[in-house]
Amino acid sequence: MRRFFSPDQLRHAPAQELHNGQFTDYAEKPSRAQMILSAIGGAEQPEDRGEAPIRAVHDAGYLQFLKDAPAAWAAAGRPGDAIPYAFPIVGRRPLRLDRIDALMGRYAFDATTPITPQTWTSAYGSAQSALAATHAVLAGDRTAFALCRPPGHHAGADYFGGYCHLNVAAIAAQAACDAGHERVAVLDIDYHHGNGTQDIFWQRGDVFYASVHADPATDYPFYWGHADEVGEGAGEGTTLNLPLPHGTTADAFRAAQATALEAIARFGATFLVMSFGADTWEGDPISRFALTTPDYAILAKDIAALGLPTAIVMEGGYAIHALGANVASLLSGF
Ligand code: Q9C
Ligand code: ZN
Repeated sequence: MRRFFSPDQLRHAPAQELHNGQFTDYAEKPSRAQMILSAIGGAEQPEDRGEAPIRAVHDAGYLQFLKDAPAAWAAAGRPGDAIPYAFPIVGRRPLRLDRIDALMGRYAFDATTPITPQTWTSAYGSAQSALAATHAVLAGDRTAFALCRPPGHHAGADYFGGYCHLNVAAIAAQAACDAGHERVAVLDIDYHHGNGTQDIFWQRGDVFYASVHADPATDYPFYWGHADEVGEGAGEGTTLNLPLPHGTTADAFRAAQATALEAIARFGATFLVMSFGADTWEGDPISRFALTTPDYAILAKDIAALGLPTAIVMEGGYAIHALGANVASLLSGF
């Protein structure tokens, strides 16, 4: 299976994050990618397909903000990474503010995701890796793997958060649509609900979003991913949320994934994007499921049995010493 990664993706390295009310080391570290790379025997540098496929998903003002925010933050006299702290909660007027502090809150949905001067370059490389895997599959490969880092599924068309800036799964799915696939599915099996991907395709009848994740009643991102969220308008019925409780092991996870796969088959998808997070692993430091390393190969076999061309993009997974083995296990099942 072809694998893609750009060294630019190592550059984004925030110092700390606000975790449960305290500053801790940033969990989404560059070493995550290095561990995966050494376990899977390296990766190809993606071709640069430019900004057009990113603009097909993301708001132009938001992309400009991601590029400009670090300099504006520094110009405001701030020494560290840019971190939002004031948010225009639902119901505020859409003010045209240009103060960097106001823009940070406008474009963020949480305070856990710092922006550094290297963030745009890394996020852009991550998107190019997702596009390279997608195009390998569009060109005839059965599956391809994009070692996306920073991850993407919490980022919406015009917002960042959850360690994510550009929604690499959505960019991949949109590229498949633009290449002529009339029905595309995203299967998201990261521990967390992919609120950004859900929002991006919420009203779309041509892209099915199915997610197996920790119940947002107990887990981040809290405000999305509940079982009664099914999409709206043309997208009504093309969102499927399968929340599971703390302690979930492989049997229950596999059964939920089977429900998602049946729905994707019924929808008639001809192309699959998989958002893979290894934060469902039993030892993950920020998560509470109990999958084991060999379980990922079993999940992958079930997905492969769907028979769809599949582009796999990396999302979360924070047990750094186990991350390589978990990704290698997943890829071995395809
Ligand atoms: N105390 C991904 O896995 N922090 N993002 C939650 C919980 C954010 C995870 C704080 C977790 C985001 C791609
Ligand atoms: Zn996650």
